Amino acid sequence: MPSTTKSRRPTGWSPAGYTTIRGTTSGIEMLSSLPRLWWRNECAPKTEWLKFTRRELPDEEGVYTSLMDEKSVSPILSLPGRENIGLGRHWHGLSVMLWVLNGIVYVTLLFATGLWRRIIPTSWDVFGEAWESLKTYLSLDVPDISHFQPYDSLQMLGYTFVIFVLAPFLMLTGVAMSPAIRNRFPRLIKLLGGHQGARSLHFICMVLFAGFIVVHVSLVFLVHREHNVIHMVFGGGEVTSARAAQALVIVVVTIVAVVVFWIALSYWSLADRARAQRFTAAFTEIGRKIFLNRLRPLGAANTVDTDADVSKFHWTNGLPPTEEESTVWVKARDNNWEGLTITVRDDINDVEKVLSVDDLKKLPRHSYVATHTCMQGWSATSRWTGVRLTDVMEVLGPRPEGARYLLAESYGLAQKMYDNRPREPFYACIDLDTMAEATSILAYERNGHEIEDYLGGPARTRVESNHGYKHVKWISRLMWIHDFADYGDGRGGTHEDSALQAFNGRI
Ligand code: HEM
Ligand SMILES: Nc1nc2c(c(=O)[nH]1)N[C@H]1C(S)=C(S)[C@@H](COP(=O)(O)O)O[C@H]1N2
Ligand SMILES: [Mo]
Repeated sequence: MPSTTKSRRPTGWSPAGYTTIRGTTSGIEMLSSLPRLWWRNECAPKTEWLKFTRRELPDEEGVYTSLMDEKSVSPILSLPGRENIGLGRHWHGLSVMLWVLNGIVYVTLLFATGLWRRIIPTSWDVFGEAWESLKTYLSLDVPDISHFQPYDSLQMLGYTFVIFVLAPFLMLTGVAMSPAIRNRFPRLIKLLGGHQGARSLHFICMVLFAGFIVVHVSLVFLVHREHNVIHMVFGGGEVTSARAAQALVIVVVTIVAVVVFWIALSYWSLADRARAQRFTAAFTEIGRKIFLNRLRPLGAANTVDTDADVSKFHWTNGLPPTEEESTVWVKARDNNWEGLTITVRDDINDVEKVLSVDDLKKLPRHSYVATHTCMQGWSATSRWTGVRLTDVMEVLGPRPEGARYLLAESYGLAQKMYDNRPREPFYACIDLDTMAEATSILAYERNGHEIEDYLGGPARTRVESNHGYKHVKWISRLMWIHDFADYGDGRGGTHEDSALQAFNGRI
């Protein structure tokens, strides 16, 4: 019996499993915020290939918002649960950053120690042998212990697939859902089948990964349990019932502790959601800073997405202002936008100018095709035309000293406020670098016609390197500000304040 061979894994498999579960439970939070999956970019009603809700989508555009589609999930199953998509996204980011770090250490050690030979097959015989093992398992039998030297062929194939195919593909499809990546590397996203292709593939990979963990952990207990637990916990040695019992207790206690810890994290998050946002978003910002903040969108130079890609259906988040919300906007809408004003303001020096939609159209015109992604999961591709935000602000003269952000405000009110307090105008702030991007515009046309009322007419901001919550529909005001901490709840936007999203909307 080869029971003395050292078969402790090169480095912690337990952090790998743990962060994978973290990734999955925080992922469930995100999926519950729009419990539908599509293959096509436009996410039209009734074209989902999978959905986890009984709600049917209306065919009509602009009457149903994605916020209405969010589902509440138990904090035990998801991290943190109860319609906290913002926190779910931060936890996902934090978990997968640890998961990737763990993977890098693991793979490095695998090659540095030569232990890769035990995992990566070096002979074609592995397929025949794996087939024999599979048949054994399927007949509810167990391959002889001599097959595990240290790993059985089926096991080797499984490990190789998970480590070198599934994990990288999860990373690829994960980052492909970032607007910053999409606008810088449009070909990659197209190759994956667009935003929805990436999202659906990400989901399928997650199911395979989670399935692997469940089957793998179960087999530890079902197939040569005593041998396995002793090798996992003590790294080898004699196989005796006493040592096996001791090892088993350690394994089970570890698994229980991990599960308790992750449920506790949900409740810790829910106990003080603002604190959880500060803590988790600060961590994920490190990843954005390193990988996403310097990626500038290709803008009109993007020749991969063309007018042929324009979506036939466009989802909505946020419904147009009602008479009570904004009499000015409703009156102007009924009057061909006559009398509608857009205020351009320097809030540091209390200077402002008022523009009409016609004034706007006299400024330099820019046009490009881009895909909108709401961080809840849906997407839609349009041709957007308008004025670069830097050009709009130029009407006030040079950027005032001390101006560090642009605040965009809407005639419409936020759909939901933190702690359900009375609704305030929807707003979002962006930093100067983001504002200077070629695809940060105040748009007044979509697909060559006026912007539809429900999509933000007559003018809305587009900030293509960021998710939808950083774009503001029904613009009333654009203003230079020194610090977003002085506005709203101080997090830099309505969705940061009310849904605890990150200030940086690049993933
Ligand atoms: C570098 C690694 C990863 C990145 C950058 C990443 C990124 C993302 C992003 C941006 C979303 C949001 C999708 C949406 O808009 O709905 C997401 C969703 C999700 N992720 Fe990841 N992820 C990574 C790894 C993982 C891993 C390791 C797992 C679990 C095994 C996982 C499980 C999920 C699940 C279950 C969802 C929700 C379902 C869906 O919308 O597809 N992710 N991920
Ligand atoms: N005024 C206002 N602007 C808004 C919102 C809103 O609720 N009100 N929702 C934001 C979010 S979360 C998204 S995804 C996009 C949706 O844009 P669409 O309805 O044009 O598709 O608008 C953004 N701008
Ligand atoms: Mo959104």
